[in-house]
Amino acid sequence: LRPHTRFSIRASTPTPTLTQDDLKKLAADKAVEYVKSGMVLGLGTGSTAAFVVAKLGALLKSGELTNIVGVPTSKRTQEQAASLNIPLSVLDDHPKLDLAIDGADEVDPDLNLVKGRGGALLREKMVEAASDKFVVVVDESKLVDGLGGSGLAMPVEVVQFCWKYNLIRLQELFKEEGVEAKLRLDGGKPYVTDNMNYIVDLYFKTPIKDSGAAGKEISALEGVVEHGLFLDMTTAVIIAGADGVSVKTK
Ligand code: ABF
Repeated sequence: LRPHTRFSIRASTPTPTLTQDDLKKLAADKAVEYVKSGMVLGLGTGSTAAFVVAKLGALLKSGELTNIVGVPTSKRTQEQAASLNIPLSVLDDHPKLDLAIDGADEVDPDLNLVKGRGGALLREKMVEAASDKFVVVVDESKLVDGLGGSGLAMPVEVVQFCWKYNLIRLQELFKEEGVEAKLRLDGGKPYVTDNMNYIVDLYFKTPIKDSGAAGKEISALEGVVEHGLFLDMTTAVIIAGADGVSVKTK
C-alpha cells in the first residue's frame, strides 16, 4: 500500500481494466498511424501483428488507405491478409520495404528484441531487415531489463538434419550460463516452421550478458538457420500499458 491509500476517496468511476488484447489493439492502432498510402509494408506475425493486419484491411476497405502492398512474414499472416484483400507480394519482387510492423516477445531498454516464439523468426528477420523502418508493437508485459531475462524461450531455427547435434552444441555454447535447450514440440511432434525447419528453444537463467556476441556465436554454427535476437533493427517501439500508449525511439 502506498501511504494514505486506505483513506483516499475516488471521485470518479474507475476505468474498466483493459485486457491484454485491448492493449495489443491499442498498440496496433497507433502503429498503423505510421502507414501512408502507396507504401510497401512488412506484415508481422503473432496476435499483436494480427491486429495491425486487421486494421490495415479495414482502412483499405474504407478507402482511407490506397495502393498498399504487404509482404507477409508467415503463411498465417499471408492467409489473414489475403482474406482481407490486402495486395500481397514477396521480397523477391519488393526487396526494399518502406515500413515493417511486428510484435516481439521481449524488448530491452535499447530496443533490442527477442522474437520468434511464434515460430516465424526467419521470415520476420528477412523482411524487417529489408525495411527502411521497423516499428514494434507490444503490450508492457514484453519489457525486460535484459534479453533472455523473462525466463521464456529464445528460439533458434535449425535444419532438421541432425537437429539434436545442434541442440547439444547450442547448450554447450552457453554452458556457463546454465542454458537449457529444448526442441520445440507441437502436439508431441517436432514443430516445423514455414521453411520446413525445426526450432530449438534456449532458456536462459539470467539475462544474456552480451547479446551481440551471443548472436554471432549462434549464427556461426553450421545448420543454424536463424536466431531470435533482433539487434539494432528497431526504429520505434509502441508500448501499450495501463497508463496508455507510449512510443520509444532510440
Ligand atoms: C511475432 O509474434 C514474433 O516474433 C513473436 O514471437 C510473437 C509475439 O506474439 P504476440 O504478439 O502474440 O505476443 O511478433
